[in-house]
Amino acid sequence: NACRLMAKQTVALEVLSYHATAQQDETDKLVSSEFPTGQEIGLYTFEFNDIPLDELETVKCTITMFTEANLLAEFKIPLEVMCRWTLSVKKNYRPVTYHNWRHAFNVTQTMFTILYTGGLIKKFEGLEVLGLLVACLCHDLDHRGTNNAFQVKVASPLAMLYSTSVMEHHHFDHCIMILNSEGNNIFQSLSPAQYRNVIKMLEHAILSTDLALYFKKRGDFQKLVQSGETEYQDPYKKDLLKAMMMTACDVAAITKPWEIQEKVAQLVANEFFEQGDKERSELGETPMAMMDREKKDELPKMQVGFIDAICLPIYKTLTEQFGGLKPMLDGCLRNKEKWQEQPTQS
Ligand code: 5BB
Ligand code: ZN
Repeated sequence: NACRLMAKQTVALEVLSYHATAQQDETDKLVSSEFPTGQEIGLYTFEFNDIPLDELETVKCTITMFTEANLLAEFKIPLEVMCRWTLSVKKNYRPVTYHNWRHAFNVTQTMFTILYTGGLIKKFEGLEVLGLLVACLCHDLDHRGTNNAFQVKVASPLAMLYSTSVMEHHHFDHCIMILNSEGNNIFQSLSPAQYRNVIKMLEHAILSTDLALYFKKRGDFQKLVQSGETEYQDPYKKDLLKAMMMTACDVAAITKPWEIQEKVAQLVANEFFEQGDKERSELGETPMAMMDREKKDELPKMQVGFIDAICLPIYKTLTEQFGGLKPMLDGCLRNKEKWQEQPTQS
């Protein structure tokens, strides 16, 4: 209908003004540079810390992950296309406080570690590994630092375009747009069947990062694990597992050494407060406690609530099935204790 068309046009214009792909000179420089090995930079560890790395190093680490997963060789991705695409993806994350390139990079590194250190690699084919890593890197593309509820409240054109999982649909759309940009198609050598398959996987994996869908999927996954299932050949089961892995990676900051968790939680809180400020100024509303900077002393309590309601159930169920993921569960439990020890600052 007319309304949808208008919304689509508005989003397209907005995106066009923001979207940019990598420059040739930037790409050339990266192609002929040296890449670290995953081993020397700690890419295979659950305790990986991106904070000491500069921007260029995060880009190189991303490419190292794809190289060491053998994806460039297996799917004939030219290094130049890989470099240009990675730079383009980075460019299409906005400089928001939390949902920025660093977050996407960390989520991807966690997926890499779950696969190779956690041992889940044996459950997946090459094309699925490619799909999962690309989905992680792209899963929050063009995030504006505000959640789905906010898009609906301000009647953003994105909310007119998609009725559910508003931002997640946009992240997927944006991911496709980058792939379709000249010289950015890392899937260029795939067969038509592989191409369709990997795009379907991307859509499913990116939409799975909507926390609103997580609770039902978690219930279904728990049932599966309790039934004693250890094979994931069935597409329904495989999709469920992938969805759980996406969420486990998305919130993995909660499993990190305390010094990292503390810093990241502050970034999450600040982004929430910034949305709260917008709700005050643009809508004249009082934000919910989580987004109200007047209530910042409630952070430890909220993190404990987040751990109990969302994080622990997923890491417990995953660890039950895949013992190699126990470091994530342990890290999450340690952080729960740390948050419980924190005095309420008021
Ligand atoms: C999460 C679901 N939300 C719809 C309502 C609030 N909850 S919560 O009570 O579990 C909660 C989670 C409350 C406060 C939080 O952070 C305060 C700084 C968090 C929280 N969420 N803490 C974290 O460390 C992280 Br990581 C996250 C995930 C942030 C991204 C959430 C994106 C949600 C999109 C629907
Ligand atoms: Zn995310």
